[in-house]
Amino acid sequence: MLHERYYVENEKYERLIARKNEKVDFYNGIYDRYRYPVLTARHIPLSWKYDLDIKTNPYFMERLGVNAVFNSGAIYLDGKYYLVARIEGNDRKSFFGVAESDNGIDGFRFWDYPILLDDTCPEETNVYDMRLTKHEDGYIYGVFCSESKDTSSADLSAAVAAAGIVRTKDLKKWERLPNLITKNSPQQRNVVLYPEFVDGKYAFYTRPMDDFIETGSGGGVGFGLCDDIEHAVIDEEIITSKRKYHTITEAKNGAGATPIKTDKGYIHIAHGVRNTAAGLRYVIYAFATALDDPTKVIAEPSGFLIAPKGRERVGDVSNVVFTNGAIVNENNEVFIYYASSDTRLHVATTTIDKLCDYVFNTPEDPLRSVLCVKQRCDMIKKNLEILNKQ
Ligand code: M1P
Repeated sequence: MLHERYYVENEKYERLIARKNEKVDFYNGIYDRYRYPVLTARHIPLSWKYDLDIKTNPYFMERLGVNAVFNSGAIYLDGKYYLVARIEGNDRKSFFGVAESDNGIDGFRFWDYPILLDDTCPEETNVYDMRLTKHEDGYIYGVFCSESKDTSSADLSAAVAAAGIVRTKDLKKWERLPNLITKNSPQQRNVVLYPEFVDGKYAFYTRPMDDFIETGSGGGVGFGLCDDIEHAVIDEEIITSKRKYHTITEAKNGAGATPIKTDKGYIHIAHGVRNTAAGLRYVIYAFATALDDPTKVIAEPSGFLIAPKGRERVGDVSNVVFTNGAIVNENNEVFIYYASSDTRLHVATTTIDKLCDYVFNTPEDPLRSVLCVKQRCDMIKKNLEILNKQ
């Protein structure tokens, strides 16, 4: 016999999963936004939170609560949309779970169990933000942040971030590989595996950091090669998309979704961070790298692609949007999965054509107000000429 409350909660859960999503009345010509998040803490199955045994849980209490579901890797396999979500327990520890949907905008349901990683790093305390890459070697790789306590510091909250690596063929059986070593960067977060070999080597976008929070001397999104994915070591990192003064990337930036291949170049959907009196503000921006040179940025539109809007602005870490997953389906429709305020996950949809137009035809940031006004006046002048001819 189950507790009577189980039926009430289960009905609410099934109603949530069955709820249809819809586009909202937002327009910028670049992408569409949706009314409902695609994943939230409420999408977690009851069996992950409650002990359903009425003898050991007579009050039907949550025993292992879930606080938030957010930054998710994404992959499209055999016509289905899969997210490997960051799930944060009430205990602050994050872990991963696979959620599946038929259409990419609603109906995401978690599989029966979360992912239990091989326990190969005894010092590792927390894991989060997996990027999924379908590599040309035949594996699907997951690269994530592996966080440990910094035992060299007297500060209890001091931590060290490294890039953990797992691989799978089916999202069910995961093989843990040793963490990535970057010889010149003490810490790493937001590391993404490039889908192709480069000069016969595995290639990673990195984010060199001197410290757990501050990037310090780290100049932006890095890039490095390694010979052996089973013992991945990067000797040298080259900076690709740079942090710039008085832009959306001034404090930090970091690679996001695995780069999307198009005829014109690889499109990157990354995040940029600036500091404000109210704390850090995270937005999502885009840039492109050359097909024949993954270190060469060939287009970088000015400003942000997605910024937190309305209710997205508030959560556990407010004023944040963050992405680590996007999907392109067989119709060249693009699904950008972005989390808001480290609390819930949303989708924005567009197409490869629109994304290319945005990335390659939107002007770059001229970096000074006077030049920005000139840029705008040039467009206004052209527009007024067009309007006056109507
Ligand atoms: O809290 C905002 C984000 O902070 C980190 O990103 P970054 O390394 O660029 O500062 C990550 O911990 C990310 O998970 C989080 O969403």
